[in-house]
Amino acid sequence: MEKLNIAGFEIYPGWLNPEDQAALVSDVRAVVRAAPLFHPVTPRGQQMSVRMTSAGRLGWVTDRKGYRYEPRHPSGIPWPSIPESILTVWNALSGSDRLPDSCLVNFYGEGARMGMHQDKDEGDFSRPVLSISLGDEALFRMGNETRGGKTESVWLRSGDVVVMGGKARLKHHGIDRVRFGSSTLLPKGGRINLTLRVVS
Ligand code: MD6
Ligand code: FE
Repeated sequence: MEKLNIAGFEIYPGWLNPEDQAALVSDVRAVVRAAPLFHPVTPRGQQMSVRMTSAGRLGWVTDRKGYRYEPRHPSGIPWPSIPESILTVWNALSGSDRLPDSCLVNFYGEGARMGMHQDKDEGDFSRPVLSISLGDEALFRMGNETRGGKTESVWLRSGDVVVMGGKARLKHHGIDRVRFGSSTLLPKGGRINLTLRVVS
């Protein structure tokens, strides 16, 4: 299987075949039924363009109080557990001897994007963050530990997996744009990105 290494980001194009992708979507739908997607607000009061929810012991949330992990969905219910189909990908590619505490589900509708950021709200940077792309293609930009400087970009397609560990663990990255309707995996279009993390 093909593996790319771009600035330390390990990219596995087409890691999941179409059947596996469909099974993951079905499992993500069950997570979203239990813990509905919500529109997060940054600490500065900006509404993010993605909608999100989580599975696992801890879920990542943001509101006027800041970025953090919480044991409950904003509605007060505990997050649903991480589906086995998702843990299988972690076990195959993370190189971690611990299971993830958290699976963040990001949904990109038409026009949604994600600004350059670091994943640094975890207490443990020795384990990678693993991301799974499902649905429409997205332009993923990878930068440096400090803001600015040279960046490289790659189109992530449905079934691609990215492992951000080692010297890439704290590098900036973001989604510049999504080609809405470029995949038929989600009948109404859009993109799902799952990120798995050991938090603490
Ligand atoms: C996305 N991904 O693909 C956004 N984070 O929609 C991320 O923010 C990300 O792809 C950590 C590791 C890999 C990622
Ligand atoms: Fe990230």
